[in-house]
Amino acid sequence: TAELAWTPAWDRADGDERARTLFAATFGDAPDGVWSAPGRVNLIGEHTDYNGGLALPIALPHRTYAAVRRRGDDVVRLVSAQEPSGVREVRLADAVPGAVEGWAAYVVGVAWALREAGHDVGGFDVAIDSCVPFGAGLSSSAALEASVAVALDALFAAGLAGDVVDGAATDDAGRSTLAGLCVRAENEMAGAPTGGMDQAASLRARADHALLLDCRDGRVRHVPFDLAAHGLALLVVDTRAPHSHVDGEYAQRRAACERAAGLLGVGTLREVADDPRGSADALERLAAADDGAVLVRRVRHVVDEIARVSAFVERLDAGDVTGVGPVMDASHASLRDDYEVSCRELDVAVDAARAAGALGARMTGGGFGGSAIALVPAGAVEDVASAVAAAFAAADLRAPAFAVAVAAPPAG
Ligand code: GAF
Repeated sequence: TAELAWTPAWDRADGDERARTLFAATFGDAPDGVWSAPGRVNLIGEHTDYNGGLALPIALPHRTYAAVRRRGDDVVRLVSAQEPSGVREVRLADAVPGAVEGWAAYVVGVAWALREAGHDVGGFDVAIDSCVPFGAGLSSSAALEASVAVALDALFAAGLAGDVVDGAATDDAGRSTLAGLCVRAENEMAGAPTGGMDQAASLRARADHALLLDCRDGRVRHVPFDLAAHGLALLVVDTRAPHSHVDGEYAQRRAACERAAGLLGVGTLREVADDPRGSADALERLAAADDGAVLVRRVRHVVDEIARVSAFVERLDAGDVTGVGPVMDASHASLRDDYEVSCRELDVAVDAARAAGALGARMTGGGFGGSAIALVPAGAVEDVASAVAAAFAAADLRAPAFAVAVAAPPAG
């Protein structure tokens, strides 16, 4: 059998050194410092964030590293080891929504959002290197935003990011604000209409814990999540199928939810989810709309998925970690059949993982490609990965890549 492709997380010192080396080679001298931020996998609660719902991500050990030096003018110079296009240069005075193309929009967008919020952020040089796979549904864009956000917070004294002590952020309220600014960067500068889960995971998650995020009010609870203690592991399958949130499908799903909320006269679908007796009635009312059949499926996913987050957390709280497997399976079926955001590669990945002994498996992130996660006995990681790779080969799909996820520290 062919060798499996693993995507290891860099050791923190190694990631630091890579960003420093790129900075020195590009700009001369040393940066003022190196900051970094993790990608994420979401355990459950998909397409709920922009509906005021619940989500349960963990931060990955895979991080994006930003070596940054403050300048005395309003110029931003950027370079990334992942972008062969060389050094980009943008003046902050010109950095308005729509004016900055490509990956630079995520970086400059954070500076723009901090300035919009009244922080005195000026120009800087930044060199980026990352082991968060790009476009794999593991929030490489949120990791990029958050690494730059904590760097600018420190260099321009915004006072929002605090510190990270023993894998936990010291100022969650400040980080909640910073996450909101990263969302503005992504929505308004990069033009991707995403919710806020990914930025919250990168900035507010805690090592060895899952982040129970209530998107109605931004409140969080840190739920202990130590799979190794239960003899389990979380296998990530990066399908390497192309996907993008800037494209229309994600925006269409979000628009359908907003239309359904409007028809029902509620602010967000969370209100429907919080009223179990009313939700059957709501689905009936939606069925009467022109696009009723689609709206019913979309809303049913959101309402059920919010309930599944609660069920998942209840099982974790009760120490019944294997019990979350069926909840993951149900989430995948709902995303595939009701929300229609899965794809062949994701379905092959979860089916093969389950057949090879996974206790539960589901797509994670926005969908239409990207990654799946599988809860597996710790001793079976290699075997399940091999079975998934074999299923991809048999289905004539491009070979997937694999990683093992543990709940890692937030940006810092
Ligand atoms: C993407 C988005 F960026 C998140 O905001 C979230 O909506 C997710 O898809 C789906 O749960 O990661």
